[in-house]
Amino acid sequence: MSGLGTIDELPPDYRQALSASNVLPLWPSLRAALPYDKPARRARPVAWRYRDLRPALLRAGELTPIEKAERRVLVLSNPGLGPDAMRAAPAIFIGLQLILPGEFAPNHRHSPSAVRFVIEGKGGYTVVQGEKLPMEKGDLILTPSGLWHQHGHEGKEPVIWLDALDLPTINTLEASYCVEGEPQAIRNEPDASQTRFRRAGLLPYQALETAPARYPLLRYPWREVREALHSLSGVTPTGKAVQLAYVNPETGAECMPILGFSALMLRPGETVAPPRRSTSAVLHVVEGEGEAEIDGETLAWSESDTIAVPTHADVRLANRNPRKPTYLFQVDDAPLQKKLGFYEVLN
Ligand code: GTQ
Ligand code: FE2
Repeated sequence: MSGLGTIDELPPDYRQALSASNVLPLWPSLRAALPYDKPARRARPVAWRYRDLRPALLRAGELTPIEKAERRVLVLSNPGLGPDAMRAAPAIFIGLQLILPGEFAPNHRHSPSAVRFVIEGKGGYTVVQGEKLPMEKGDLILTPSGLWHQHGHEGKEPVIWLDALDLPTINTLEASYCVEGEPQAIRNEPDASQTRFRRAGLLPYQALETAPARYPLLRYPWREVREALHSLSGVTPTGKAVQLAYVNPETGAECMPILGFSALMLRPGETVAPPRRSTSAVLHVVEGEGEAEIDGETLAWSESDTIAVPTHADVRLANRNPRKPTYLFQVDDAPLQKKLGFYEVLN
């Protein structure tokens, strides 16, 4: 920040005149806005341990009825982004949501897009535009911008899932809002992952004769993702990331417009060092235990923990279990950065 001066070097009467006209001099802030070589990052590498979050979330279940909460969510707040930041990473909202047996989270739709990634419990479901999407551990459920969604619970144990939203971006644009709706009528039909898009490489023939649907597939069952990771690991050299992207089966593009989603497998004892990227990310542990080294900081993780990765970070992921694979779910802002034209893989 040398050579460009500070605001204090300007005469007070000049500063007051600028301020009265609602303008600012750029030069005292230029280097902060455009730092050399690497962004000035406030987001920090952070681990949220599930063993700490789970009791707090269950307590919220006792303290706050669903009727009052509407959505019972604890938001992961990156301490580098300010004390009340509803952001785990600069563009990523992450919440842990609890729904108890018999509860119903009412129908609504909103401009931000959301996904759910199930952490524990059986019997939860989300309804999107009349399609009932069962929620089992590791399933990814999409609730894209503008689509009606409501959650319910037909099981016996608490159901907890991770919410990932593009809310920070929509909020920055002052474009976030929500509409309430009557409960949806549910179609009596299995979700599209079990019918229209049963297998990668096969599409309903009709899909070739019409424009691609924006959101043809709303549920990605973990059982199939896990199997596909194992198959991919068989042809991936050790030390290279075994990673699958969640895409729109009709276009092959990322399944959502702003945030990207993928699943990673680390083989027993394996360490993977992905390239530095211009994106920020959040990693969520589906199974396994290990360590992440992010910009020199070591964070331990085990099942259901969640980790924030700042932009341009040096990342190394180690599976510390010599016998079992580790599975991670990744959320990043690559789709947004690609659309904006500055996405970079840095080495
Ligand atoms: O479940 O619909 O974490 O609308 C934040 C906003 C969850 C939801 C969140 C939401 C939802
Ligand atoms: Fe919602």
